[in-house]
Amino acid sequence: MKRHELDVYFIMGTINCSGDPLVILEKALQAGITMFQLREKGDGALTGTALVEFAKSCQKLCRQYNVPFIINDHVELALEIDADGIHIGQDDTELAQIRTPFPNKWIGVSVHSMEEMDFAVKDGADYVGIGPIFETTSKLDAKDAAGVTFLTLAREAYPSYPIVAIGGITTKDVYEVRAAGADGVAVISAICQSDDINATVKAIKDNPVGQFFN
Ligand code: TZP
Ligand code: MG
Repeated sequence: MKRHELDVYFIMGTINCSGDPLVILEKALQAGITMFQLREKGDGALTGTALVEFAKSCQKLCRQYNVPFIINDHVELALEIDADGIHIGQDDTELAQIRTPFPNKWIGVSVHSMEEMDFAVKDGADYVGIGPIFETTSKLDAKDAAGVTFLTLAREAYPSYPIVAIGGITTKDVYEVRAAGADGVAVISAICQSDDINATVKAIKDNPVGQFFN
């Protein structure tokens, strides 16, 4: 994985969208997101064949725009539809067990401490997600907002390892999280709830340090 592929990492599930999720995804792709993760969970989330069909529609769009398509948690689904990768948390299937069925896929792992990060790197994760940096309403079981303290330490410990920051990040925060060492920014609501997805994605994209976008 190249670090810049994490640049603007859009995560979405149907319950995060008030409009048509596929329209939102296509707007985000047109605007230049560099990675997409289907995170279909929570009350009212699709399951069974509806989930498979929706995942395939997302995948098709991502392929059109040449953007990697990652699936959160659902290892079986990722295998079934040949996703480009899978993202797991600390409570999900263990990384070591996923690498065997996914020899050439990207595996991302959420980490919240140096111990978790060391394990993820040692076990061969392709990137780690660090957060929640700020308070988020998109993840019910999210840990407390941690700010950029651990992100900064993680970058010091792993100078060239792919790291994406997540949790409550808006266009105003992008400078701070990138300055703390994030290669990219993962967002749900900043894009799903944006009135102007094109402008939001452009504002999140790696911009020269020192420039602020509102
Ligand atoms: N993991 C940590 S925070 C979070 C996830 C999936 C939710 C991020 O959503 P938002 O809306 O960008 O805060
Ligand atoms: Mg999970």
